[in-house]
Amino acid sequence: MMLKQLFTIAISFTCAISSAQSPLHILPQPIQAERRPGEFRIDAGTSITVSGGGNGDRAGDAGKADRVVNFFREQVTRLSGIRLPVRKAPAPGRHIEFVLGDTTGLGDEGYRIAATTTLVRVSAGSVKGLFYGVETLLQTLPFIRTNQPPAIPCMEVMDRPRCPWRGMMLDVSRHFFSPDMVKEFIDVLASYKMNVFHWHLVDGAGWRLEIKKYPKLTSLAAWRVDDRDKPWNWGEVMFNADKSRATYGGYYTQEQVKDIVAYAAARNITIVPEIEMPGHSEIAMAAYPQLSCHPRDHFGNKGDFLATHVESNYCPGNDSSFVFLQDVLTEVMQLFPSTYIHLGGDEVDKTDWKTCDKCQRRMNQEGLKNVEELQSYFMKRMEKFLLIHHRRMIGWDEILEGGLAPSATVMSWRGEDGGIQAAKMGHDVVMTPGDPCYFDHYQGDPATEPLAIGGFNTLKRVYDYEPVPQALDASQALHVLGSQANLWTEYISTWEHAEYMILPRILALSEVLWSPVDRRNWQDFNIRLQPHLRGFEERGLHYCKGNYKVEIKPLVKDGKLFVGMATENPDGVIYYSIDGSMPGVSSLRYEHPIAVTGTMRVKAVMTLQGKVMNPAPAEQSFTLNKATGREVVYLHPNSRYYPADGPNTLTDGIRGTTDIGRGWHAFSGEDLVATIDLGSSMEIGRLSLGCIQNWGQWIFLPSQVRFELSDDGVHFREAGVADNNVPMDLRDAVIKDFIITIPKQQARYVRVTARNAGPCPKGHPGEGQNSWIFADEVIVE
Ligand code: TNX
Repeated sequence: MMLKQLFTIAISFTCAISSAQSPLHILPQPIQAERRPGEFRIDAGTSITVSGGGNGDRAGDAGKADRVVNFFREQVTRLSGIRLPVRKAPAPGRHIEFVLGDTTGLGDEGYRIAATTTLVRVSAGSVKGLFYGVETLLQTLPFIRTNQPPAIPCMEVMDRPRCPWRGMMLDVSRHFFSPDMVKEFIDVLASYKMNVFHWHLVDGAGWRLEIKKYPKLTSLAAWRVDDRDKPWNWGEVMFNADKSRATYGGYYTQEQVKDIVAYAAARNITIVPEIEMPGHSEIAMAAYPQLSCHPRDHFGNKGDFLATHVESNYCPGNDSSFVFLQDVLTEVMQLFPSTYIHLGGDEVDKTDWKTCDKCQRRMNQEGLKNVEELQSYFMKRMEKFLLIHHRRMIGWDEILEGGLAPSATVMSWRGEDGGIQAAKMGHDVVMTPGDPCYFDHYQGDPATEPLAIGGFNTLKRVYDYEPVPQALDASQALHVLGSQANLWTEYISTWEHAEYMILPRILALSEVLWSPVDRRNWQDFNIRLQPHLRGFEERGLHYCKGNYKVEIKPLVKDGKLFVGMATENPDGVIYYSIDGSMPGVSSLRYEHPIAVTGTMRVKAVMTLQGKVMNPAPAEQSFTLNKATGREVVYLHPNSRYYPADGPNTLTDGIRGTTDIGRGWHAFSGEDLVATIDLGSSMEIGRLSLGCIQNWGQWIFLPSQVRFELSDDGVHFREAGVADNNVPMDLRDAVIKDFIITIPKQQARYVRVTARNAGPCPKGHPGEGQNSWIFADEVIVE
């Protein structure tokens, strides 16, 4: 069946116009879409009519309907050169009819298409619906101009979205993208029926929005001197008083913003602007230091740039901070009609607030118990300002800490917990957990992908995302407005790279958010995806061609270790080797998990139609010791942000590498205490725990590791202690095994206690805050 479908699609590639029965490949998948025999040819004899929309409150919609129709006409002209005339009444010959006023079951954004060989009717209850009908029609046309008259396949479609918030965020602070690039982004979103563009206009690395009242935000804060890669990683911001010395920068004028807002509105996209506060604001503090807690002149006496530490936050003790931000928001609200204004609120390093007299005074006056409540005060005060202006605040999930502003909407990014908590409190939420909604994460094998910030959010992982958590009951679930992808751009400096990170993952998210759950099907999605990928190719858009990585996973059964392999591609076939050779189609074909009987190195590739797809094979070594495959019980649970290969990562035979996203279990601000049951009493002479230090990631080696043994799992005796001899200020990543050798003795249980090194040391960007322990394996010999 699958092969037959593929064959049909292959045919449709080569003779898209002449094939009477090319299947539909609409994406996101409509509620109902039936292909009918034949097609409707668009040629010089085709005309358009527009009807409906005249009934009272919809009168205004009629004009907007004309705009949607004109949008369709422009696209047809672009693709074929044909200019379709609009007539008052149907003329003889084939025509396309747009009808406003069909509200049966279509909701606010739904549409219907009935296409025969002589008539195409697109009907909807709103201009939004008409627009989506048009986007569906456009998906049936060629992606670029051809010499043939375009044809719409005969079909019946009924469609409306599942979620009202179908979004994507673009960070233009870390790297700046021109208005034309932003418009291309909007076009991509619109093609796939996304309706929110969250524009991250402001961050510590650059202010990108012209604010007339505060010219230094663009004359200074939009520019920086990048004298090393990713300057934001170093706890400092490079900025410049003299634009001529800047090496990087850019901003949008208010005129450009108005143009972009109108461009988006014409495509049914609301732009939600984000003005970060109170943190992530280094560059604004550099330009207006009087708004920070400990004002310093950042420009030196020559008016030249300085590269010293700049505070990251507005001072909430200082009323001028609020006056400034309210002025900024006043201009923002004039530019952006969006009901929601995003006020950031994430990752506020509150250290400066603790030593600021004004902040302390504010806390006393307002009866605030801690700096979390001070942040809450800040956000609530800003929310009030928005509410007075009939706008609503949305912010990252940190705005829950210290008390959520009364009618705020929460964007849940640190997993889904913040969103669940807020929804249970009756607040609206947008789900955007790092995994899988962060599109700055890898989408294919990191070994062969452009350098990314980390993580592994493949097309399939995005496709499998379910934005409504099971933890919510039906009424709470209504507070989940939808979800969005986020493209943070620390590692993305060109628009080509941005396209590559967005495509095709946004197509998967669009189907998650638009299509009914029961219409989602990974295999079918892959089939419909192919013509779209071809369209990207034709249009010169950069996109990721797929995740061909073979996942090599440890599996444990009855205390024995096996190796499982998997690929996300529905048609992928895996071949592997265990003798060090390069795997290929003549190697062993993977059918079921293979037993690990000694130290072994597995190499695997995925093939499609007999062709090896991986530039480099996936590789994984497995080692065996007396603890391998055994159950690990932690005193404090490991961080869910680093799940590695599951609960028994310390005994799964897999050693970690300097890539901290794999193989490591992590503990923040706590000791690692793990007990392992070897299953029966064994002779033990050597014990070790593998750990890593990575200064830049706040990961430090434990100060010491203690090993204890027991026969009954209750009474433990100390076997020995291994101390750390690596200094905390060593910046290079280092992997160290903490080893003890002991006189041979019998025991069934091993307890390992790794002492947390304590807070991040002086001079570290996280000074005074919790550090991590990372461990990969307990080895018992
Ligand atoms: C966290 S998500 C951030 C951003 C970074 C991003 C990198 C969020 C609200 N804050 O500032 O760019 O991680 O993935």
